[in-house]
Amino acid sequence: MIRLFPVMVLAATVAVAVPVPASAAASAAPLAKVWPTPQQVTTRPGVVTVPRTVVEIVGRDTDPSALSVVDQVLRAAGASTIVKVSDLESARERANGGLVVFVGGPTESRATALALAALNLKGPEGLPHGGYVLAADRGVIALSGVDTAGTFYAAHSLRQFFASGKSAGFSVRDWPAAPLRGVIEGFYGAPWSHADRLAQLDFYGRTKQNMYVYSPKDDPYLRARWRDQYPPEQLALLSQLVARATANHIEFTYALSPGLSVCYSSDADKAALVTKFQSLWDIGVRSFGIPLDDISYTRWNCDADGAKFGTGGAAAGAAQSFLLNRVQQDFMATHPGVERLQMVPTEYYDLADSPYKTALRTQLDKAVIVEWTGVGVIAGQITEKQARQAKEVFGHDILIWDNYPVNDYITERLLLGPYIGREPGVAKFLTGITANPMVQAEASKIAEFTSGDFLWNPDKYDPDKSWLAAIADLAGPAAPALKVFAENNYSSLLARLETGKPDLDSPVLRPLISAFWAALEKKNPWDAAAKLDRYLAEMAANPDDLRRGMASNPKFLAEVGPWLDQVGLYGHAGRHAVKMLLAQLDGDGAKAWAERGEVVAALKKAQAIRVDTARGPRNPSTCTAVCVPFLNTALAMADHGFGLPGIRPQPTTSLGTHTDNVPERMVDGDPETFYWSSWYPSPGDAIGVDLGTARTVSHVDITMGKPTSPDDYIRDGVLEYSADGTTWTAVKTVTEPVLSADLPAEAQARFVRIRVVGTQPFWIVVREFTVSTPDTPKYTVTGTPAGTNLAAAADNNADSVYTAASAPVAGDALVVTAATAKPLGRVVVLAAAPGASADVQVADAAGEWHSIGRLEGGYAELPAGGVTTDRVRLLWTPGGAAPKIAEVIPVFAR
Ligand code: LOG
Repeated sequence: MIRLFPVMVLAATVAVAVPVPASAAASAAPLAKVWPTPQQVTTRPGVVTVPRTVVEIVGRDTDPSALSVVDQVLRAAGASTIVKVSDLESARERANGGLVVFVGGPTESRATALALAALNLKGPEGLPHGGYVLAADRGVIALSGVDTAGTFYAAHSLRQFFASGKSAGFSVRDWPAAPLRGVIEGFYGAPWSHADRLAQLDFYGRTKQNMYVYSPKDDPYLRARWRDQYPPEQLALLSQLVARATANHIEFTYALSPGLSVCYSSDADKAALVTKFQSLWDIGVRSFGIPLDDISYTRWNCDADGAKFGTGGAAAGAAQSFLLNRVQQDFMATHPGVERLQMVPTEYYDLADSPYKTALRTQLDKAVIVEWTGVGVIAGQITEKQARQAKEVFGHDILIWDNYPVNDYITERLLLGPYIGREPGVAKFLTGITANPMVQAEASKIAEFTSGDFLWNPDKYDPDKSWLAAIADLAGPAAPALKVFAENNYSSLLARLETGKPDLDSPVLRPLISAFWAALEKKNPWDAAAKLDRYLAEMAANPDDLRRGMASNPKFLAEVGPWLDQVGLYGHAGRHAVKMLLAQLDGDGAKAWAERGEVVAALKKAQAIRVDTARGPRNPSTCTAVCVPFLNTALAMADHGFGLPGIRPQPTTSLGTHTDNVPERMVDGDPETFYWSSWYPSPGDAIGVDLGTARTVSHVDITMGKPTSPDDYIRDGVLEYSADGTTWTAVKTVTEPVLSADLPAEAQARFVRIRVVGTQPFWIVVREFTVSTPDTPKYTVTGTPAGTNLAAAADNNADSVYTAASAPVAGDALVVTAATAKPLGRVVVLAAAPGASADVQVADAAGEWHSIGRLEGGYAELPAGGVTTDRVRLLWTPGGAAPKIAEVIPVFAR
């Protein structure tokens, strides 16, 4: 009956494919961009708007989730009444020339096919699972999935086309390249919360991903206690997840890891596995996995396995195949509607054939899907050729377990860059990819959005554009702020396909800094400084901007808080560093010194931030390998300008940090503070400094141990240096806590370290690790008022401070004596402001003191007229503040 009316009805509601003049087509509004990038999009003439009353033609089997998305789209676009009918005739009666929306593909609603025919469009028949046809033309919108998932995806495309409330006409024919697209919660550390998971499942639905593998390493019922049944309350939560996954057309895979204790040959363990699976089947789970990664396969958990399978890789492969085949027979085969079993092999990270892989290839049931991480646990790149090889060497269909953006192995980092380094063929020729995400669920969405885009349409995948879309999707109007934040948490171990090289962190800041250095060298840094400052200002404002802009996502803000604070502090420090160098170029030493104080304070704050991670407290790492080197170079440059040698050694250590005794404390010029390792060292561990560039180093002083831990020093080590970090030259063996060593003449070193040679039961304390060059002057500091770290007043380190315990009285003076008398050009004093005042004096050959000027406040720079001397003193003005002196710098003429 319906067949009698379609053309008539559609004629009344649709302008069917009439050719339009080019000018009209050109004037149509551009189509909104849809993610993941659809396979085929064609513009149609006219603009489709949504009136207040809309008629929907919905079949009995129309997907409820798709329908709910469509209704939301229509309401957001202005519909206040949505009339649902099931046939064209009723639609014609009710539409009254307005908008008719057909929802459902051939398996859901028969009417949609008529709409597509009237628009001269082919139906979705024959498209891969999840494929769909979607069209909008004047008066009609039609969504037709090859299956219900397809209609659901059509609805999510519609949502994006109509984001502004209306759209130019269009038709879309679209389908996913990879059958399985999604995420595996497979990381170590705090598992995601229930709320995180629900939000993730909705997100996967929106981004057209269809798989979530539940495999958190730290759910005890998945690994350590795999045989135990879930308590009812936990099962209830899982069943909510399953329902949410189903509503989003997502295959919820329950992945049980019995490998830590399973006896492969045991009937009881097979039964335990099947019983556990059954308990999850009963709450609606239809997909199962058995990961056997990160376990030993050279050690059996029961003697029976040794007796049955023997030893070695072949035996392990045989044992695993034996158990999995039984689960395949006793569970999969007896549960119609179950998805294919997935497994992670113990050798999941390479392509080298082995007795283990041969056993899997020849013995494991072909129905089982094998997971593989690519070549390497974190694969920089995965090529189509490797993907094909994986299929061959494992002898099974392959699902990639992609270890990006997982950060359980670098808990101080957030990986917010795009998904890169996978050839399109990887998505097209394998079963699919599940991305292993970060502990931070919300923050993982950036990478997940891009991997989902890649998996849908790998040939058109553009990581940079996809990344911007991911940021817009997560942050909405706060996208510019999120972009700045993500740019400074960007690098990973993944490598670009075009270059084979990993993306580096801070891609925007990095070239701005290079340009600034180049301009500074030419003594014309103003333009470059302004450009750099503009971006640094965005970084400095980022904590406020993002917290304001993304206030509706408190979970995201909580996850990234410490990293966000650090980006802000680096921005702040960077701005002061630029000002410091410009002031110095301007000859304004006092301002440069004041700015230097701000730089150091912000840098210290950034380095003091701690985030609790599964691997202990960590200092977040943002703007990695860019911000700290920039600040240190700037500080060294400024120090050089003040007359200091301008070396800023950075600490290096292969060991962890005990509490807040951070490595920076061994280069802070303060013998009272120290770096303290969090464990005892093993041979190969090393502690040292990095000078940034190779230079001539003449001498090294190291003090280890402390009065309350006198044993904490390296007892069996070797002091060595290297220009490139690869080739090392030994200087001497290390067996004592205090070490003073000359390096060979003209020794070129960027790195100096003590490498541990023997084992020892003591942790390590390093109070100071000091490196001198041939032109590092040596001074003796004497004088009053008494206080702490008197030597710091002339130790070539402007960060360390001599702090007097009291205000000066008449006659108090600080005396700095050089090794030899030389003609003195000027004296620079770097002090705390507002501080003590003093007469700055130099001694003549007869030992008489002559005033060259005054120290009032934080900075003095006084010409000394070339008088030959070895001594400078600050004769304090009695009263006022207790002196705090960072550095007295006698600048001798060359
Ligand atoms: C684990 C995984 C972990 C990842 C990154 C697999 C198959 N297993 O080396 O749980 O999140 O590395 O640290 C792994 O990748 N093993």
